[in-house]
Amino acid sequence: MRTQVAIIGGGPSGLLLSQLLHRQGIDTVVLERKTKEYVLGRIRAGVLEAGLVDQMRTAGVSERMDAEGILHRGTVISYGDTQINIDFQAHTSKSVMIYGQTELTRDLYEAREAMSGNLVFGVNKVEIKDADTTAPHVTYEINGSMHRLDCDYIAGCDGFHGVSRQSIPKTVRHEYEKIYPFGWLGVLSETPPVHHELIYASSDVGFALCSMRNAQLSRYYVQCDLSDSPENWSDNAFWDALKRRIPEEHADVLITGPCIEKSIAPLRSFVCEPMQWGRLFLCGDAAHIVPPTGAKGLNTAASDVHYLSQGLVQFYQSGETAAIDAYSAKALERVWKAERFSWWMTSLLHRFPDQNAFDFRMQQAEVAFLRDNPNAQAVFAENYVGLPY
Ligand code: RFL
Ligand code: PHB
Repeated sequence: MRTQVAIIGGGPSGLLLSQLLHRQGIDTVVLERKTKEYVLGRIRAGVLEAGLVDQMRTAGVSERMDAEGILHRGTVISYGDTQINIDFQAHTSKSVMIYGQTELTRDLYEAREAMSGNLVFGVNKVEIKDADTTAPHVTYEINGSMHRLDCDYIAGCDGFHGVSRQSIPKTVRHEYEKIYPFGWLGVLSETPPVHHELIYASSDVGFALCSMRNAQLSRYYVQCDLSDSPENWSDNAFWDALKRRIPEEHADVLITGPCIEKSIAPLRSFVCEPMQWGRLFLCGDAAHIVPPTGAKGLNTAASDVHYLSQGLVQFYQSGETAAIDAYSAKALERVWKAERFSWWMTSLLHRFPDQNAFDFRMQQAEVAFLRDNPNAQAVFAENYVGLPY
């Protein structure tokens, strides 16, 4: 089989790239290890920056998002007794959109299928070959037989545990990593959200986040130990932990119910440089991870897809490679800024096991500065709604 761009991974990065390229007449094949149902079963991001919302529109897949997504013009930061309302609209004239990654991915799958896009599921033993030559190709196994996909370029959109990053030789690759000494226990519950905006809350007993998917579906998280497991948490234990971490006025009106999903995610900051090797380009979680505080993971994946799709379109329209040659440098510049914001927000709002009295004072001073300084709130808002592409 031959295609112009071989895309490894059928998560949001791979599907969005495939859809954007298709609309510019560029042929792609998406190779996905799992089934579609499995990919759609993963509960992940919920906050879309304005840039990703625009990309969904450009990709022609925004109809349901525009009808069902909820625009948020601000958020609440709570630290002990301090509450700060950050008004994104006032500071940036922009909002974020609440629309689940599951829904966004479903819309992209439907669009690719409607256009007879070539999506191959259940691929194993994917190997990237000759990416540093002008004739790259990918081999993979499906139902016991081996296949070969020849292409001009390869997009590695296969997430943190994929094969693409590992295909860049160790001598070329530099990896930067920070592991945080806690995780997030997340639940989904068929209850109305406790507040119309997201609440990021830091308390004596740790961090919590109140988020949502729609008017009847809430998503909540609490900071937990890395060694913890979801089975240790009854629904009641979760609701009790959440109530102790959020402001009393919200805890008092929180509507609880059965948790329909419960999982723990570790927190990590990670960047791989460069994001390009020969004709292989890394996009999204394949190249970088942020802790979820700040909601930057999916959004940073989307900015990579933007830079890469623009570069590939330029190449196929004019033969010019300047934009694809600059892909890694351009994408990384924005990636590092998202890393900084996520790391900062994580450091500000969590309880660290080794935190001493000085560290507490630093968090408190930072929070007081954010509360009292409109410029600091503007900086927060600018980062949260997403830096320009
Ligand atoms: P994905 O979603 O991991 O998709 C990669 C796909 O590649 C497939 N794959 C392979 N396919 C073929 N061959 C192989 N060898 C393969 N290896 C893997 C996988 O099966 C998968 O389908 O990466 P992608 O597309 O780059 O998308 C990244 C986002 O999923 C991720 O950044 C976000 O979910 C992170 N994230 C959040 N991001 C936000 O912007 N806002 C949020 O509010 C937010 N909340 C979250 C999050 C991530 C979380 N978890 C569990 C990690 C909340 C959580 C709890
Ligand atoms: C979510 O709704 O899952 C969510 C929202 C904001 C975050 C992280 C996760 O910062």
